[in-house]
Amino acid sequence: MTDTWDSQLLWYARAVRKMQERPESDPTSWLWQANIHGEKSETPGPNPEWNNCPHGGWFFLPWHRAYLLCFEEIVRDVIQNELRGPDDWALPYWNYTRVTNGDPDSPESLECRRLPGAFRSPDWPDGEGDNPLYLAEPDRSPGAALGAPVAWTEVNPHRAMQAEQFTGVRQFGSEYTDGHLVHSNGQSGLLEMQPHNLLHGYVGGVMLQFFSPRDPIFWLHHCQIDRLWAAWIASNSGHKNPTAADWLGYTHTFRDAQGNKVGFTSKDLQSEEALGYVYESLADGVGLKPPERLVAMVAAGGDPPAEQVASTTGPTDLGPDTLTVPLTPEPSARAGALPEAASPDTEARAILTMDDVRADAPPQTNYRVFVGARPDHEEDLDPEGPYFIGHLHFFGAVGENTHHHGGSGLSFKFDITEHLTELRQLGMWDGEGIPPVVVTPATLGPPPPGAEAEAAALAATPTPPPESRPRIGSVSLTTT
Ligand SMILES: [Cu+2]
Repeated sequence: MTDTWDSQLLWYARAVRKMQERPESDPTSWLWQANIHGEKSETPGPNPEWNNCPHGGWFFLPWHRAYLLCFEEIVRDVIQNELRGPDDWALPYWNYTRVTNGDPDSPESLECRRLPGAFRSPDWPDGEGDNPLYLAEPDRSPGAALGAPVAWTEVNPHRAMQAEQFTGVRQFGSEYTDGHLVHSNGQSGLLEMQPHNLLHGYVGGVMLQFFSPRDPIFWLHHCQIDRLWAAWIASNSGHKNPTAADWLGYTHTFRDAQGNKVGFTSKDLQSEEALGYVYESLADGVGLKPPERLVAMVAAGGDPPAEQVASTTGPTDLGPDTLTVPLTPEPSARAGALPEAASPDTEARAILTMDDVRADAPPQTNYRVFVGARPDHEEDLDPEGPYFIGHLHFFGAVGENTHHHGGSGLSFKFDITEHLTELRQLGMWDGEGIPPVVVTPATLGPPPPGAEAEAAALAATPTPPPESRPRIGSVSLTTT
């Protein structure tokens, strides 16, 4: 056996195959389990236990913890009782945030950010095909399939791990969600956005859609997110889960290994030790402080009174190339509105909003957004440089299957106040006119040693398939 396949993954693969053989009507089958999160059908069926994944809200973490726990129990039961394997199998986490020698670009760090080898090999360890952990393009992005690592700037969880509170879009665990409307239309909180959403975007294909648990890597990705939640609580005694009764008392219902219903309240789900598991490390892979320049913040929800400075007049189609969003200045806007907002002496804020972000098929890439950059200067398009403000992704906004967002795609709001202030101070923007808003696909890291050069070049530069039509419905720049 090569080190691509440790025994933990081999037992996982065997159990996945067994679960895939069970009929979809069996609650312990592979498809039923994935349907809990989201069905593949464009017209979701009537089963109330399906299509339940909460995103963009404060139930995201407890719901997925219970989901993992029950899934792990089913897999362990299959391994022990059907495959006559060990009785202590546990779900591994994919530690794509691991950094060795303090260097995110060291060969070991890059290796951690490649889709793990057992998921990229069509074969079982004996060389025979039909490995159930493997998916081919377009069910995964070419970059992930070829083992090009996701950029560190897309997964570094530092900002999330430094968040002081659980609840809020600028906080760790996403914002308040009404228990009757488990699917918030709001924005994701810090951990849910990065690394969670952006990692979904990197793997691409199935992972970009609500039936993402059909990709076996889903469970190892979410185990990592669950570990980062445990690590956030453990790292600082000031880090606390919500104490509101409507969070603590909400019941998340799943199925156990026998197919029986089992419910957990968020309160029950707060301590992994009380639930019977521990992580190997709560200190490894918790992020690195980015350069001071990463200043754009996710803006808080709600709509304060705003003055529109500029906007688009139609959708902006994204593609393989860098583009400048065609913003038209608002004729009625005051000339001083933007520089005023960008002054440290005023309370005014400058907010860049991108609405109805969606695609017809997986675009197989995330996008990076820059303000003030020159689109034809590659050095300006550095995700750790002064022009970078944030990412766009398409998780859950592919095809018709956007029902969780009320059918209107994703919304991204960036508070670029400090960013504009810095550009002025550095002499990169004179305060006149609208600084260009530039969007570019997120490039990946170097391919694994030994990869074919041609495939490698393809992998590192993501090219959305033409039929995917990634686009931004509207963009506006406002001041408050
Ligand atoms: Cu997810």
